[in-house]
Amino acid sequence: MTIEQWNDLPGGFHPASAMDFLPKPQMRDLQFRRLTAVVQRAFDNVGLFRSRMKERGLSPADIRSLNDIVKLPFSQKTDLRDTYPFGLFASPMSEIVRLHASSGTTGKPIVVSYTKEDIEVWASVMVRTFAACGLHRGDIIQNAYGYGLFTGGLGAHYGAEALGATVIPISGGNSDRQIMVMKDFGVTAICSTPSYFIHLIERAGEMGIDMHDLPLRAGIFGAEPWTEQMRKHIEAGSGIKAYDIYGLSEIIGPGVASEAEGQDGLFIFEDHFYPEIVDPQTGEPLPEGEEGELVLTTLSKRAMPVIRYRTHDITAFLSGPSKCGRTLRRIRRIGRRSDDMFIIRGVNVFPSQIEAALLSVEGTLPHYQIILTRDKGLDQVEVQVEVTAEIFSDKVKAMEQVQGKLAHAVERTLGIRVKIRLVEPHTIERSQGKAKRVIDKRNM
Ligand code: DLL
Repeated sequence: MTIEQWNDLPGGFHPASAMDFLPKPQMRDLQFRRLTAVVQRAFDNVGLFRSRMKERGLSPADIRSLNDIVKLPFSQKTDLRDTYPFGLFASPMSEIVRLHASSGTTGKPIVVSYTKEDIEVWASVMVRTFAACGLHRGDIIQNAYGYGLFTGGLGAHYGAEALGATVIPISGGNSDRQIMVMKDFGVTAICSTPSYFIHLIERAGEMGIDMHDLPLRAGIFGAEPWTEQMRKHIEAGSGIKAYDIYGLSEIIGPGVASEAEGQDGLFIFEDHFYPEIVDPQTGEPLPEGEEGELVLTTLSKRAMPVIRYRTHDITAFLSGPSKCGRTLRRIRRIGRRSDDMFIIRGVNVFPSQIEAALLSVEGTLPHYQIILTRDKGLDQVEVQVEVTAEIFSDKVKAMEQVQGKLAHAVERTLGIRVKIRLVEPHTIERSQGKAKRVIDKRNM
């Protein structure tokens, strides 16, 4: 069958996705072969990795099975910072065709690189992402991920082109133009952060456009944590199917894992990215199904192989067969990071728990911010959340009722009471990319 014929199949199956259905023994075999090659490559070309291996008395020949991966040293974000800008590259600059960078919270960004082969792999995992979400040739994809040093824009762009779809490289921002293009060009799928798409739904409403009336049928959302409640809000507000896709610059960008049409967990493209789940405190591998930190090893990266990278993203492997028959390992949606936790009155709190509680109450909008302050050495938290204009303009009593319900919902989830402040629609700043949920003023 030709690629064109594959592309015409319902569900957008694409030859690139054949790997998604590989029998497990074949996948393990392929992973092992790739693992030994990537370890050798990193050992030969990356000084930091070589010296860490030597400190442990290890050589690439000690990797005799996939299970031996646990012998290898972890890597983390500080390694990229410490070797800024190019210290982890395994290819000479003459073979590197692209650089991207991710802005850190402090100081210098981290820099990542790609050879021509890496770019091809990246496009292929994005093809698999789109195909898994039911997109195919003939789809018109509005790519509202930011173009530039951020990996979202170009990563999705080349994948969409390689799929054979029509790409609109609109990047993030200028919401009125986004909505005009969506309507006038007959857009069938959009790529953006979930929070930005919520803003677009809202703005479309203000412009008198109901997304249910448009041909838009799928959203390929990622780059930030979001909840099932948020998915429901998006799907009900726009009539599309909202898919979750995951990735990080250090590993490749978007295209590490994706949901499929069954929306039953994210499939890791494990022929290229080997996943482990470890205890975030001890680094010990966790039994199947337990929640922990995702650790990833790039199995085919040439320019910047990354071994056992601590993502800080918390998830768990899902077991049992998937709805679509893909054989790839699946993970639960990433609701939180091990480093976005804060402690209030001795209780560990993650923003996603607050989001889920807020959105369970009718009348709240999915725009909120968590403000952390410190008063006489005690951490305080205030949750600001937008409510619908009807509630906001209603009598004080109605507002108090909603506020009470929200405080209750949060208390049920966290076990502590936090201060809730209802604010008018549009009070909380909208982001074109990743939403900023937590404002930490404790050390200001
Ligand atoms: O955000 C790559 C990307 C672009 C992924 C577009 C998906 C779509 P970074 O800027 O390096 O790369 O940020 C990576 O964002 O470690 C997670 O903490 C978070 N993240 C990414 N996708 C998801 C998701 C891109 N679907 C960091 N759910 C990661 C939750 C996500 N968190």
